[in-house]
Amino acid sequence: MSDSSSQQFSIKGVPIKGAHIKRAFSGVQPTGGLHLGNYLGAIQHFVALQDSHECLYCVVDLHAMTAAHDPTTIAAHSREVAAAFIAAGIDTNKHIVFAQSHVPQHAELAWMLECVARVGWLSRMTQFKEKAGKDRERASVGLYVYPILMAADILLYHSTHVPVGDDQKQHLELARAIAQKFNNDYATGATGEDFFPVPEPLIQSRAARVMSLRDGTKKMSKSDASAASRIVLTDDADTIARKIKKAKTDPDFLPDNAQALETRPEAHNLLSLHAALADMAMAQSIEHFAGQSFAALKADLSDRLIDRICPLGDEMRRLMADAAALDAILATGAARARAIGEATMVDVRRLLGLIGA
Ligand code: AQP
Repeated sequence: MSDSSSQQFSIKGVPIKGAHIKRAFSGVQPTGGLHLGNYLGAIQHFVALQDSHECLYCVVDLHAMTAAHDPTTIAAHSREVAAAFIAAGIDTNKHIVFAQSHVPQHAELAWMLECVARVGWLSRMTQFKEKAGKDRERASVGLYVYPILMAADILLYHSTHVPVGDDQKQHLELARAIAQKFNNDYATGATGEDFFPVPEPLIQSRAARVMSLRDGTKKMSKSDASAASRIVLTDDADTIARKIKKAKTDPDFLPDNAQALETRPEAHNLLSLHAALADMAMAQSIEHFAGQSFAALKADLSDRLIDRICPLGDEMRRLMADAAALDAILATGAARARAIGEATMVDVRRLLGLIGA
């Protein structure tokens, strides 16, 4: 991967090493127990972008601190995320896998972007409202400003594309607004070229939002109190089969049309998981199971999940057994990320007119 100097242009007389090449950035929080939603909604798409984009995939450990933080587990959870990236097929020789806390420029840029973003923009973020719950006053300030750190993560590398699950759509909109405001306020070039590319979300149509196996109206999540609500990437075959068997259903046979699924969230979720795993359009999965019982769908789904997830989990376990090797991969990735990030920060500090060091 090159650093960010592949294209040169100038803004207000300041030469900018802004790379407007196709570059993908995304992150996963090391909060423990990566699940099927993280894999289908995000990680498997990270893998698919490797031939068309320069990719940076980040263990976003600073984000993980916004909720209850356990200093005794975060390092192991960070290695778990790195292992999942590699086990899924990310090539760390060609692309960059690293931990956010190893690149201090993320936090530096976040502060500057906090001074660009408006309070009104942040107060509309629905994930803060969901995660803070009723007692907002006691939520961390970090949880509130989290989307700005996410914008910094993306913009630090002049990223053009961000593969994420559907739940991150609103945060991506905010990152786009921040990039536009920074460009307008400080950095619109004579050529009209922007300093920060306005990043495009890449949200898949299939399994963009995997729902809980216990409640089809709730997102599958690491923090759900019920372990039965999610398939964890390191679950063994028996555990996967048991969770699918117990997954919530409704009393009817499966429908023959998508409209009927609108009021049947569990049927919708299981069919959309089938479509994602069988690499079919949703309409094909519906047609295949029309008029059948949930038992037939669950048996098929269970087999597909075991085929897809168990080898991934085995490889993750193998990688996690060698912590030193994972740490070395993260250290190499961080050095490469810091080089790109610092080049951006040199330009950002100059654009903001800060006194030279
Ligand atoms: N249920 C999901 N369906 C599809 N995509 C999902 N993602 C998360 N849950 C689903 C996507 O996975 C990527 C990494 O997410 P994250 O771990 O950084 O944060 P999150 O979205 O807050 O994930 P969780 O599991 O819900 O964690 P907790 O419970 O700790 O808050 C993102 O691209 C996300 O869209």
